[in-house]
Amino acid sequence: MMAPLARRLSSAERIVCFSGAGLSAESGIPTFRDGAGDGLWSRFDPMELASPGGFQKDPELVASWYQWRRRQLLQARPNPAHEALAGSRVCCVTQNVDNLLERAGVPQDRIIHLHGRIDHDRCNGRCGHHQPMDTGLLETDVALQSCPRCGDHLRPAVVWFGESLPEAALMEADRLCRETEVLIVVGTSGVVWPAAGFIELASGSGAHVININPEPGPMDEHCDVNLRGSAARLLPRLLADSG
Ligand code: BJW
Repeated sequence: MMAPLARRLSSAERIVCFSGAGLSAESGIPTFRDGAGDGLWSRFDPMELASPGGFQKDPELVASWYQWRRRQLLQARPNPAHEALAGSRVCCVTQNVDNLLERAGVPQDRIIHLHGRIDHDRCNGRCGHHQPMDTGLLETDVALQSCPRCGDHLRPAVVWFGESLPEAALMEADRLCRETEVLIVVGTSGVVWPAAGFIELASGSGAHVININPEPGPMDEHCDVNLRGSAARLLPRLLADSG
């Protein structure tokens, strides 16, 4: 199975990887829909926390959830799947808000973050202030911060439900998925839109679509090949000879 796919990849000029939370699962970052296991946060609904309404209702609670996730990210290391992407010429369109692709060494101009980045903050008001997260605060109990420019709350620079995705990222992902010869889909449930639509877009534009996921999902029917297994095990093997 892998050899013909690897040959197809090595002859392709354009390859895009479209990833979701499963890419980082083996780095110890829980996937979005598997939740937070049986820990402190398991009784909260991530769909509620990752929403403007959730933040408006209880900004301290939402800020504390992100602080917990930021601490988790600081402890995490890129896994062999991130490293395989770093060692390849593949362009990465990711729904993930973590920075493990960057930390594995994928150049910034080959990464598109459709849902923003958890390691940055932005003003929840209208002043437009944006800053890298203050890692010093992760060692304290202070989770909720004020905007240094206008005094409103700061919030993570991620895309919550009901919010628009960044226009530039959407346009670039759209172009890449229309033009790519091969789309490698890694570790996404494919239930969140408009991001999930990029799989159909690439497929409809003639790309060969390879899906890596231990579980079946709604996007399987849009993929030419569904490889059942983990990202850290299968992606390095797939990309090994892709040039
Ligand atoms: C492994 C593995 C291993 C495990 N190896 N694999 C059209 C139809 C219906 C609804 C909508 C629609 N258009 C818009 C909507 C509304 C909404 C939406 O999609 N809702 C659905 C849930 C129904 N979309 C939005 O609101 C978006 N905004 C928008 O469209 O604005 C305009 C608009 C608004 C309202 C109406 C209409 C238009 C914004 C979406 C923002 C998503 N944000 C989040 C949170 C980011 C911040 C944070 O992290 O806190 O992004 S939600 C969450 O889901 C996160 C993820 O990026 C995203 C995708 O999840 P992902 O990555 O697929 O993770 P999981 O957990 O779902 O799946 C993990 C997978 O990995 C599984 O398949 C496992 O099997 C697999 N796996 N281990 C490989 N080792």
